[in-house]
Amino acid sequence: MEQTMLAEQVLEWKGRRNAVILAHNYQEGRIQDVADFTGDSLKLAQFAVRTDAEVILFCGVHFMAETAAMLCPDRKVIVPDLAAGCSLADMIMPGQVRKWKQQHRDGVAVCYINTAAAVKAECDYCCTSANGEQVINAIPADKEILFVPDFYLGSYLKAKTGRNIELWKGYCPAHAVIDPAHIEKLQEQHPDAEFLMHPECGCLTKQMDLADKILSTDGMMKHVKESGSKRFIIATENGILYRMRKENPDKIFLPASEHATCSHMQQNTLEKVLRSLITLEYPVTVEPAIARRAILCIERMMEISQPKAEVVHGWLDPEPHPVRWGDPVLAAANDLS
Ligand code: CIZ
Repeated sequence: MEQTMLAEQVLEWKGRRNAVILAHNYQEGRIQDVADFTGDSLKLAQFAVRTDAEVILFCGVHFMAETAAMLCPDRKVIVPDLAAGCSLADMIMPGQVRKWKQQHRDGVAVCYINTAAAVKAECDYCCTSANGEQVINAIPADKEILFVPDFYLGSYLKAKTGRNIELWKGYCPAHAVIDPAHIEKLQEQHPDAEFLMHPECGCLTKQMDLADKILSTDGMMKHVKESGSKRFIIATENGILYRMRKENPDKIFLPASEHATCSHMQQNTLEKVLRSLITLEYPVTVEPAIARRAILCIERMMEISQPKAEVVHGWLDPEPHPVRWGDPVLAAANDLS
């Protein structure tokens, strides 16, 4: 089908289904163009909570749709392709966190948002690349910490906070291909360019000092808009370049690697988006017993984030409630006692 017609059909079916389309920053441009909101996984989930649409078509990867499904249990959350998973999230299993907690009775498990709901259910705190430092700093200083699954984000947080963090050895294959030698070449060719790096980058441990800024995807979007620089080298998944170029047409964005592409993210296409709206496939749900526990570590993160993020959903009470370390209800639900 011709592209404009395809986009028109998507918008028509979106209206018929009373749906919203949420697109992650890494999604292909055609999907970003029909989306109601584009952003990082947390912002997308928060947007989902605020909308009164009946259907949420989540274009990203599976753990992101799970987060939206947990926060919006009364809505239908669907994804264009169930094969859009996350290699990094698959590198940690719930039983592995459980085992660590059995061996470290007083320890605190922190998971990156890139984890399955079942893993979040075993953890005490969740974090994103935007608020990881705040989350780690909020944990009492005497606690041993396990950080899963991303080794590079974990190393970055360890360096920034000076805390003794046990690191899981997971990594994101799309960020792992970014090569420090190539970045050096780009920096030589473009000495005026600002170099922005995502903390999932495999070269982070070597290259950290060379980055002008280490930022989450939304952090990068904000920075490129506000910065006086005209040229940027971007070290993250290349889908974000579409949004950067679209929103900043007077600036130049160079990928740190032509190969930094997430094959999972790219499973989603505009054709599949249309099919999803027509068939209402594929639904994503999370078992209530898992969701109830996973939400706790997400809510804790929201409570800590500065500026303070909305506590988006109260699974324990009809009214959202602030969540604090040592909360006996949370301790019992997450077996923290
Ligand atoms: O939270 C997200 O969306 C991810 C995976 C990365 C980021 O920095 O936004």
